Amino acid sequence: MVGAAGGLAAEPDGPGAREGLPSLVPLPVSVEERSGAEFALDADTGVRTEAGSAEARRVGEHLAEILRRSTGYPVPVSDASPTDTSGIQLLLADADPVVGEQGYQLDTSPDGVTIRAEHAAGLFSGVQTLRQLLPPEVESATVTDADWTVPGVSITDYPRFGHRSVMLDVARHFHPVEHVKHYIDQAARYKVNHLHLHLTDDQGWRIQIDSWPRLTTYGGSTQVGGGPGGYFTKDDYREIVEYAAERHITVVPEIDMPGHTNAALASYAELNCDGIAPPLRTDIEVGYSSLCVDLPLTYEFVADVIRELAELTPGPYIHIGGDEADATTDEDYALFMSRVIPIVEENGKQVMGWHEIANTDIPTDAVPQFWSTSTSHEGVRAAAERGAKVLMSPANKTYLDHKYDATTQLGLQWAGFVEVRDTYEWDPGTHVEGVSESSILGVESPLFTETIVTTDDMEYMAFPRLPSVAEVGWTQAEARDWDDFRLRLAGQAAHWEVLDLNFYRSPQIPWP
Ligand code: TNX
Repeated sequence: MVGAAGGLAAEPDGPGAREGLPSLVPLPVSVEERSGAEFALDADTGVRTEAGSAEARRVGEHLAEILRRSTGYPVPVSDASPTDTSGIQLLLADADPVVGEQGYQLDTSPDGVTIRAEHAAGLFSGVQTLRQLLPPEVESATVTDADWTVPGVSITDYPRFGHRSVMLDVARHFHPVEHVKHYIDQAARYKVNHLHLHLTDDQGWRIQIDSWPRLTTYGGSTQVGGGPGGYFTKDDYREIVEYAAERHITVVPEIDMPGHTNAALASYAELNCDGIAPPLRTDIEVGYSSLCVDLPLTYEFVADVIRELAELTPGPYIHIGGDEADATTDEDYALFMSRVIPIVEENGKQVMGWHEIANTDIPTDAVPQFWSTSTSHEGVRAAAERGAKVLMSPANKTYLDHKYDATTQLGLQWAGFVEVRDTYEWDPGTHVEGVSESSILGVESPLFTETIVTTDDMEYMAFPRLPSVAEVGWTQAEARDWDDFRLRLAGQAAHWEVLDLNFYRSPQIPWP
């Protein structure tokens, strides 16, 4: 067995992909080369899925669609059979060694590829690995000619953290359903399993709430820079949730409050302490808005919004923001959270919030999301000590909206420049003083969109940093190595070219 981190890179300094094994990102727990076990896909290859499992079947259909699109082969999907094990098999079985909820084993032979997992989520992860084992042309949207051979390997794999997330801000610039789906597709290929949607902010309210219709019809009518904005109808949102779920991604919706609420305050004068609606805002200032903490109507409003959002959201979390509430006093902030957190709980959901919520008396199942550039935070440390789990997204390590360097046209830089190496070389399990590995829920890379307008912009900022943070969340700490990673990341470029992704050619990576 070759230790996953060592021994695979043939030419540490050579350009492009590593010789021998394909450049897998995130790096699996172990990859063993099997000469003579290569499998060549052809027009007869089918996908066989665990008989009786609708979930395994859905993963199989997902894979078959990708293969049909690029190979042009029919790729039928059928039940696995004990007597014919040729082709690609997706089996639900106790994998050995135990790979957990999201892990898998992938083995090739001249007859086929077998992915075994305990759960469909693991099969889905294994399928993402298989995509990277195939030639990059597998990502083609149209039928292509390629040598559809999978190298001989035996892979055992499971994640370091169960929660790996990306965040998309649809408030500063609205991003329609198709763009969100595109982002979901890109994240899923790197085994990301949560999508945090930043649905509301000062510049726009992007989710339909029937009991407060002006939130979207007025509050959603503009965006940063003054464009037309937009919003998700409930059906749009359901469509995103379903599309994500098919890719084993859980949506975590965020309603940011009590700050970042100008769009709501502009939409309803009665939500303001002075009863006067402020104008809509299209600039990028922060910290000036606050819901009116003393007003009873504020909590009726929050209850309506959370109820309607919870009804639309199958996932366990609702994110209540809580960041940068500079226009709210500390006492008011604590009072606000003490009233809003129970509303989330009454709706059967768990609270997530930016780390400022940990300055108040949060329940232990509430998840503070660490976004600071500092490596200590008393509230987060204390929450972890009481048993809370923390989601890690330190801005100077994971913020995809930040400039790579001084030449980057897009992006902000309040947390400094964030080059690829910065996103890779940090350890979630030791990053924050007093918050150890066992207190970490997972890792997120947020994409705030003050300067991000098009899908090209999104791609440029997310690639290659999204895959980098995804590996931080997936790959075991001791297996991660920058010199090895930069070669594997370079190997991904061929896939991105087929996908026509607008990625940043960081000088830190030896692109082919
Ligand atoms: C800080 S990170 C914010 C956002 C901005 C972002 C830009 C956080 C919790 N709040 O309001 O969009 O910086 O990088």
